[in-house]
Amino acid sequence: PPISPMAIAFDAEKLTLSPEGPTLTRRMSDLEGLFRDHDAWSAAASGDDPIVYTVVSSPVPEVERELPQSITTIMPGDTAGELWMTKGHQHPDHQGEIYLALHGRGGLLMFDGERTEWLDMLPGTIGYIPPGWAHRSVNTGDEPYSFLAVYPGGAGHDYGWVLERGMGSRAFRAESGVDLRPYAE
Ligand code: PAN
Ligand code: ZN
Repeated sequence: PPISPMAIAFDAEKLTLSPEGPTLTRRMSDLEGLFRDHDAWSAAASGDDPIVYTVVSSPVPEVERELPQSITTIMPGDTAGELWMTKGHQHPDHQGEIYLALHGRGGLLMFDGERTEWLDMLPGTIGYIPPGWAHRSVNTGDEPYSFLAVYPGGAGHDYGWVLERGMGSRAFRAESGVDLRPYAE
Protein backbone atom coordinates (compact mmCIF):
# COMPACT_ATOMS: atom_id res chain seq x y z
CA PRO A 1 0.00 0.00 0.00
CA PRO A 2 1.20 3.57 -0.60
CA ILE A 3 2.62 5.29 2.45
CA SER A 4 1.07 8.36 4.10
CA PRO A 5 2.19 11.97 3.69
CA MET A 6 5.07 12.61 6.05
CA ALA A 7 7.68 15.11 7.11
CA ILE A 8 11.26 13.91 7.06
CA ALA A 9 13.66 15.90 9.23
CA PHE A 10 16.89 16.73 7.42
CA ASP A 11 19.81 17.74 9.64
CA ALA A 12 21.95 20.00 7.46
CA GLU A 13 24.96 19.67 9.77
CA LYS A 14 24.98 15.94 10.36
CA LEU A 15 23.43 15.20 6.94
CA THR A 16 20.99 12.72 8.44
CA LEU A 17 17.35 11.95 7.68
CA SER A 18 14.83 11.18 10.39
CA PRO A 19 13.01 8.89 10.23
CA GLU A 20 15.56 6.96 8.26
CA GLY A 21 15.32 3.89 6.02
CA PRO A 22 18.04 1.39 5.18
CA THR A 23 21.73 2.41 4.98
CA LEU A 24 24.04 0.90 2.41
CA THR A 25 27.82 0.74 2.94
CA ARG A 26 30.14 0.14 0.00
CA ARG A 27 33.69 -0.89 0.75
CA MET A 28 36.57 -1.12 -1.69
CA SER A 29 35.93 -4.87 -2.07
CA ASP A 30 32.41 -4.05 -3.40
CA LEU A 31 33.91 -2.06 -6.31
CA GLU A 32 35.47 -4.85 -8.36
CA GLY A 33 36.09 -4.10 -12.02
CA LEU A 34 35.59 -0.35 -11.70
CA PHE A 35 39.01 1.22 -11.10
CA ARG A 36 41.44 1.27 -14.00
CA ASP A 37 44.34 -0.09 -11.91
CA HIS A 38 43.12 -3.55 -10.95
CA ASP A 39 46.23 -4.38 -8.90
CA ALA A 40 45.93 -1.21 -6.81
CA TRP A 41 42.22 -1.94 -6.30
CA SER A 42 42.94 -5.53 -5.31
CA ALA A 43 45.64 -4.51 -2.81
CA ALA A 44 43.27 -2.00 -1.17
CA ALA A 45 40.34 -4.43 -1.17
CA SER A 46 42.31 -7.25 0.40
CA GLY A 47 44.14 -4.87 2.76
CA ASP A 48 42.21 -2.57 5.08
CA ASP A 49 39.22 -2.61 2.68
CA PRO A 50 38.15 1.00 3.43
CA ILE A 51 34.60 2.28 3.29
CA VAL A 52 34.36 4.24 0.01
CA TYR A 53 30.77 5.47 0.35
CA THR A 54 27.52 5.15 2.26
CA VAL A 55 23.93 5.70 1.13
CA VAL A 56 21.32 6.65 3.76
CA SER A 57 17.75 6.31 2.54
CA SER A 58 14.50 7.95 3.59
CA PRO A 59 11.68 5.59 4.61
CA VAL A 60 9.97 6.09 1.23
CA PRO A 61 10.16 2.68 -0.47
CA GLU A 62 11.73 1.98 -3.85
CA VAL A 63 8.51 0.97 -5.58
CA GLU A 64 6.73 2.24 -8.70
CA ARG A 65 5.11 5.71 -8.38
CA GLU A 66 6.79 6.52 -5.04
CA LEU A 67 9.53 9.18 -5.02
CA PRO A 68 12.28 8.07 -2.62
CA GLN A 69 15.34 10.07 -1.58
CA SER A 70 18.77 9.19 -0.30
CA ILE A 71 21.96 10.89 0.82
CA THR A 72 25.22 9.51 -0.53
CA THR A 73 28.52 10.35 1.19
CA ILE A 74 31.74 9.51 -0.66
CA MET A 75 34.98 9.53 1.34
CA PRO A 76 37.97 11.48 0.02
CA GLY A 77 40.65 9.32 -1.55
CA ASP A 78 42.02 7.79 -4.70
CA THR A 79 43.14 4.40 -5.96
CA ALA A 80 46.33 4.82 -8.01
CA GLY A 81 45.22 8.40 -8.69
CA GLU A 82 41.65 7.57 -9.70
CA LEU A 83 39.31 9.48 -7.42
CA TRP A 84 36.95 7.53 -5.15
CA MET A 85 33.55 7.21 -6.70
CA THR A 86 30.25 5.36 -6.72
CA LYS A 87 29.81 2.23 -8.82
CA GLY A 88 27.59 4.08 -11.27
CA HIS A 89 24.49 2.70 -12.94
CA GLN A 90 21.89 3.13 -15.64
CA HIS A 91 18.16 3.15 -14.84
CA PRO A 92 16.71 0.23 -16.82
CA ASP A 93 13.67 2.21 -18.08
CA HIS A 94 15.70 5.42 -18.45
CA GLN A 95 14.00 7.48 -15.72
CA GLY A 96 15.59 10.84 -14.90
CA GLU A 97 16.92 11.83 -11.49
CA ILE A 98 17.83 14.94 -9.48
CA TYR A 99 20.92 15.39 -7.28
CA LEU A 100 21.51 18.29 -4.87
CA ALA A 101 25.08 18.74 -3.61
CA LEU A 102 25.19 19.27 0.17
CA HIS A 103 28.78 19.19 1.41
CA GLY A 104 32.34 18.96 0.10
CA ARG A 105 33.35 18.97 -3.53
CA GLY A 106 32.37 16.46 -6.14
CA GLY A 107 31.51 15.73 -9.70
CA LEU A 108 28.67 14.06 -11.55
CA LEU A 109 29.88 12.00 -14.49
CA MET A 110 27.21 10.98 -17.02
CA PHE A 111 27.40 8.75 -20.08
CA ASP A 112 24.67 7.91 -22.60
CA GLY A 113 26.69 5.26 -24.39
CA GLU A 114 28.29 7.81 -26.74
CA ARG A 115 28.59 11.18 -25.05
CA THR A 116 30.15 11.95 -21.66
CA GLU A 117 29.20 14.92 -19.48
CA TRP A 118 30.82 16.17 -16.28
CA LEU A 119 29.15 18.55 -13.83
CA ASP A 120 31.09 20.14 -10.97
CA MET A 121 29.01 19.63 -7.84
CA LEU A 122 29.42 22.19 -5.05
CA PRO A 123 26.98 22.67 -2.15
CA GLY A 124 23.81 24.11 -3.67
CA THR A 125 24.35 22.71 -7.17
CA ILE A 126 21.40 20.79 -8.55
CA GLY A 127 22.63 18.19 -11.02
CA TYR A 128 20.01 16.97 -13.47
CA ILE A 129 20.37 13.46 -14.88
CA PRO A 130 18.25 13.19 -18.04
CA PRO A 131 16.57 9.93 -19.07
CA GLY A 132 19.03 7.43 -20.53
CA TRP A 133 22.22 8.81 -18.99
CA ALA A 134 24.20 6.43 -16.76
CA HIS A 135 25.58 8.30 -13.74
CA ARG A 136 28.50 8.07 -11.33
CA SER A 137 29.51 10.47 -8.53
CA VAL A 138 33.11 11.32 -7.67
CA ASN A 139 34.69 13.00 -4.63
CA THR A 140 37.13 15.57 -6.04
CA GLY A 141 38.03 17.17 -2.70
CA ASP A 142 39.78 16.32 0.55
CA GLU A 143 36.73 15.96 2.80
CA PRO A 144 33.60 13.81 2.46
CA TYR A 145 31.35 14.75 -0.48
CA SER A 146 27.61 14.40 0.18
CA PHE A 147 24.58 14.86 -2.05
CA LEU A 148 20.84 14.25 -1.93
CA ALA A 149 19.28 12.15 -4.69
CA VAL A 150 15.57 12.12 -5.61
CA TYR A 151 14.46 9.45 -8.06
CA PRO A 152 11.42 7.48 -9.23
CA GLY A 153 10.85 4.52 -6.92
CA GLY A 154 10.74 2.10 -9.85
CA ALA A 155 13.96 3.40 -11.43
CA GLY A 156 16.14 0.44 -10.41
CA HIS A 157 19.92 0.18 -10.72
CA ASP A 158 21.58 -1.51 -13.69
CA TYR A 159 25.22 -1.87 -12.60
CA GLY A 160 26.05 -4.33 -15.39
CA TRP A 161 25.46 -1.59 -17.97
CA VAL A 162 28.44 0.36 -16.56
CA LEU A 163 30.65 -2.72 -16.13
CA GLU A 164 30.05 -3.50 -19.81
CA ARG A 165 30.33 -0.04 -21.37
CA GLY A 166 32.25 2.04 -18.85
CA MET A 167 31.43 5.72 -18.27
CA GLY A 168 33.24 7.34 -21.21
CA SER A 169 35.75 9.04 -18.91
CA ARG A 170 37.65 8.43 -15.70
CA ALA A 171 38.37 11.08 -13.05
CA PHE A 172 41.92 11.33 -11.69
CA ARG A 173 43.35 13.53 -8.98
CA ALA A 174 45.07 16.66 -10.31
CA GLU A 175 46.38 19.87 -8.78
CA SER A 176 43.43 21.74 -10.25
CA GLY A 177 41.03 19.16 -8.72
CA VAL A 178 40.26 16.69 -11.46
CA ASP A 179 41.81 15.36 -14.63
CA LEU A 180 39.27 13.64 -16.90
CA ARG A 181 40.78 10.97 -19.11
CA PRO A 182 39.23 8.75 -21.77
CA TYR A 183 38.02 5.46 -20.29
CA ALA A 184 40.35 3.19 -22.22
CA GLU A 185 43.60 5.02 -21.42
C1 PAN B 1 21.91 7.27 -6.12
C2 PAN B 1 22.99 6.18 -6.10
C3 PAN B 1 23.99 6.33 -4.97
C4 PAN B 1 25.07 5.22 -4.97
O1 PAN B 1 21.10 7.19 -4.99
O2 PAN B 1 22.37 4.91 -6.04
O3 PAN B 1 24.65 7.57 -5.10
O4 PAN B 1 25.60 5.01 -6.25
P1 PAN B 1 25.53 3.58 -6.93
O5 PAN B 1 24.08 3.13 -6.86
O6 PAN B 1 25.98 3.77 -8.32
O7 PAN B 1 26.38 2.65 -6.13
C5 PAN B 1 21.13 7.09 -7.42
O8 PAN B 1 21.59 7.48 -8.47
N1 PAN B 1 19.96 6.44 -7.36
O9 PAN B 1 19.24 6.21 -8.47
ZN1 ZN C 1 20.37 6.69 -10.20
